[in-house]
Amino acid sequence: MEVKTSSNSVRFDKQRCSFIVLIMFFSLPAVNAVWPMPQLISSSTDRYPLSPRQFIFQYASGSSAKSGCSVIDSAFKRYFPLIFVDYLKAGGPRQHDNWFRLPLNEGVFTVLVDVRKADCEGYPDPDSSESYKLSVSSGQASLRAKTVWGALRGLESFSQLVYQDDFGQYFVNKTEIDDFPRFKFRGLLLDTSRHYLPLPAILKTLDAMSYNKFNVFHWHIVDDPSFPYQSSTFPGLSSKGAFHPSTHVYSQTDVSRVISHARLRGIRVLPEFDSPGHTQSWGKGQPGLLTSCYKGSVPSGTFGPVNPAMSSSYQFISRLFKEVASVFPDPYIHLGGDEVDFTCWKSNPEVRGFMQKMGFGTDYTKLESYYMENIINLTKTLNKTSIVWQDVFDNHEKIPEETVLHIWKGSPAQIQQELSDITLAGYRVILSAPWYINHIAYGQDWTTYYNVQPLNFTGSEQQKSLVIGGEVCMWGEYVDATNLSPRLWPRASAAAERLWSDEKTTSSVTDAFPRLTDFRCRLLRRGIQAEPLFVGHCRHEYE
Ligand code: CP6
Repeated sequence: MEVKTSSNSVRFDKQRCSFIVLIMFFSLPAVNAVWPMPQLISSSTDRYPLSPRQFIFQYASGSSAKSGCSVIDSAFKRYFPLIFVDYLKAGGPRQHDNWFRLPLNEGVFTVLVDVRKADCEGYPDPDSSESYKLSVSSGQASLRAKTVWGALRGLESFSQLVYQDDFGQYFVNKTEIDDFPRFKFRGLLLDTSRHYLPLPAILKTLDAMSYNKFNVFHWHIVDDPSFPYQSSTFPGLSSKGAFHPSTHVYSQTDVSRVISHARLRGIRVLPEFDSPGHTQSWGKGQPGLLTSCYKGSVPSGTFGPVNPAMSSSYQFISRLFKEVASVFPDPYIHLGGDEVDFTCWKSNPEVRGFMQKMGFGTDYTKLESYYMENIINLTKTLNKTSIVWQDVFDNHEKIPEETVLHIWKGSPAQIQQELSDITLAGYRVILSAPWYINHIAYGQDWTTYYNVQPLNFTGSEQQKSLVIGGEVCMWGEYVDATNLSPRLWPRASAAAERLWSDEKTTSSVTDAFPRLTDFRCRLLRRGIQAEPLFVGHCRHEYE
């Protein structure tokens, strides 16, 4: 069997780039198709055939992670079928007929994993190193990382280096990779309140996230329409506030499964309990929590945001967050704080009285500030750091300095202004406004997600260092398990590369297009229903 490969090299020396990265592309198999693009990758036309029957993962002798390390052991199990995608599908070792082509004495190909400082039972945290070095040579790949999380990123890259020729033979080329993420926070938001997402849909999204090297699952778990989180302290919240009290809820077991599935993929689970607005569903199981709206001098029967004038509100939030803080291991909790409508507060005589007592006059942003300040401080006493939507900054509130602001709205110019203002005030920031993946448009809208320049705003280097990353949002008004995957992928992949890779080597949509097209085919082969970028087909369709 003869395979022709042609190669050409592309130089990235745009924008006063001080160094030149040489990257080789091969026209036939998808060599070098690692998505998101590694910081440094060099590969040669030397290639090695791989056989699933003669392929093993191993811990290097000096590795601090050893057999029994849950994160790495389970990654070895996952990546074998991800690398040899059609081997198990075709019925495994016996029935498949492609492997006889390999010379019998070819020898075993070993992927040696060396982790310097292994914490195999811990959770990934905001400061975890995800860097790794990968060297693929004859008969062996050596993967070195500081942490198990870095090793996971390296295994993902290795799996993407493996390709098949037209005869189904697997190959990997001689390659050197030195890689680390550009941004520490690379998130994806799922909204399980507008529509309930069954557990398998969430777990599958976590799988796809790991293929894209996303590392934070922002779980917008409750909101106005439903409260699917089954609280052990307040079971009424989901029994009354979920779409269905037993089928459309996340039990404590479900939540632990999500957290554990995410952990094994190096993904943090960031829970959001958005208040004081977006809480209509909370009111069903917790009478007295929400503000009663008035029509003239009588209650209208409708409810507004959490009542900030009642000490019982803070007692409730305190008990709820105490539970949330112990259920979710992440050091951060997202407190929301967005889109608070003051109309109901204004109509309520008790709330107006409280405004007077506190000396807030008629400035309801002061009342909102008071509420947010209280729950941020309360979160602090639980040893958690708060993340809040940008509204909390925009309303001139006194915010503890460690709080992270999350930008979700504005025109491109307003977003730049917001980035400048928030970082000038010394706060860290997460950017989501350009990545509302729930918005769809005819055509190749992935290019707009790809072209985002998160650090393109007026500010010092110090200010830019406060941009800790970005997050893709999949709000759920028009999304449930039927359309989640194709709406997410591969459009979210564009943001994934922007957040991981060097801006200089990934500045061209034209270069990204064939790579993303290939990556999308790889997602399909792995069982992720990713939509097409444009006209065409995937090679595996006719295999
Ligand atoms: N739900 C919550 C939402 C939105 C926000 N918070 C939202 C608003 C406007 C747009 C997209 C999303 N659906 N709780 C704002 C962060 Cl365009």
